[in-house]
Amino acid sequence: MSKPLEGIKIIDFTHVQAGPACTQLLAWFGADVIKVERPGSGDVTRSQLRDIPDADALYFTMLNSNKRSLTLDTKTQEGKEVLEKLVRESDVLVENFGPGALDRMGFSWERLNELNPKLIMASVKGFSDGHHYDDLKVYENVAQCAGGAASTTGFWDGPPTVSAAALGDSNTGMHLAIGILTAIIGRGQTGRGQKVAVSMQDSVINLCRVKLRDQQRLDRVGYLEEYPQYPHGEFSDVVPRGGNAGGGGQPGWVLKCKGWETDPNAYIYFTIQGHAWEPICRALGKPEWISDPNYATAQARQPHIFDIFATIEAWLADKTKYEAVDILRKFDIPCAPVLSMKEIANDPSLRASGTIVEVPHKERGSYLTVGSPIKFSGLKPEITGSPLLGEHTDEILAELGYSKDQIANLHTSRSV
Ligand code: CAO
Repeated sequence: MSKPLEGIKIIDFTHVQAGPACTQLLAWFGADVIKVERPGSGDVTRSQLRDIPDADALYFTMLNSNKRSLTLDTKTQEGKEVLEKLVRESDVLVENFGPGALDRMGFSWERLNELNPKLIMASVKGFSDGHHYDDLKVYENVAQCAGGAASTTGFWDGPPTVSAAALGDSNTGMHLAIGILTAIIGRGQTGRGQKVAVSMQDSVINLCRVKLRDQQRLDRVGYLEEYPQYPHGEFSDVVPRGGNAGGGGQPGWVLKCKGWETDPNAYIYFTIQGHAWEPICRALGKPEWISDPNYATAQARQPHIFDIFATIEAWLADKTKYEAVDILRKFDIPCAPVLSMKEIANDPSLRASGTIVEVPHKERGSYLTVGSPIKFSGLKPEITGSPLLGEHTDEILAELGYSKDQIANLHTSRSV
């Protein structure tokens, strides 16, 4: 099966998570992704949170599958020359260094554009160019706080809370991948590359748009009827933290199931979709609620929504989360069990769909990683293990036209 991005050569000058997540996605779809790493150490995640001594950590292996690794010291003259050659032959350079690092290395956008006008340069930074914080280095949770996610996540009586989902890192990488693909199509029209930049703050804000919606509603009417604070609590002038309330027009909550006392994930998420009210009442054995004016409309239910959730929890008390969902699905009620990472790792459906895959690795043996969440009818991405540090250095240098002697000299000078 041919891969749509075959023939696209990408210099992957990324590290940690935001950039690597982007280039990994493009590698899955066929791009030749050359990960450029500092000789001796490489991407810092190779050695962070190791579970096997001296082997690449899962942090690295799960973000760098399907890539090739080239070690290169881009601060030596010889290293700069190799990078220049690579730039002339590549379609895209992706980087997520701290602000100004690439300029200091001598590879500003202007210089890259001069070396190869067709090159697309793609960057992740914490804040966008010109922002008053654009000199800051940024990690995941910093971005979640700057992007409005933390102030709106968690419970009203607790502090701002970050999400376990990588809204700042991998999410930014996904935005960047869309930007790169758009620039590739644009280049087909103009013949020229361009600079694509995505900030982590902006990417978080893009996912928090419903909270910006809520701020404007709050400004206008002074309350938010789908939040637990309504109608009995107080609203200030900023969007509050809403616990596990549904973010759309459908009330929902995380509800206890059988075994919650000992199993931290014995819960389901239950959504009361307006038109599903009748089936919900039937499922719960409460047919009288269907026509009761205190329950019949969403507006009538809202003042005692937590009493309704308590009734549902009483119904759930003798059912496991799986049994509950099996009953509720027959009534077309939007719900799901709260799944632990262990359950996700072993889920046969996720294995069958290729969302969770087991891949071989030269040092680690096999390990679990994520496969493509995007499914195509004409492409089944095959996930391969991440490269060892510098595994493809000689191969890539030979492709660039270096002779065996020249390659040996580059090794001797520690430029690769
Ligand atoms: N050869 C020689 N030097 C290299 C090199 C190579 N192959 N690769 C990187 N370097 C150098 C850079 O040139 C830079 O040198 P100077 O600072 O002397 O110019 C240095 O390594 C490190 O750059 P850095 O600022 O990116 O690294 P850091 O560990 O201090 O910061 C991070 C890490 C992530 C905070 C920062 O890169 C950043 O803010 N990136 C943008 C936002 C981002 O992507 N954050 C998400 C990370 S995922 O959680």
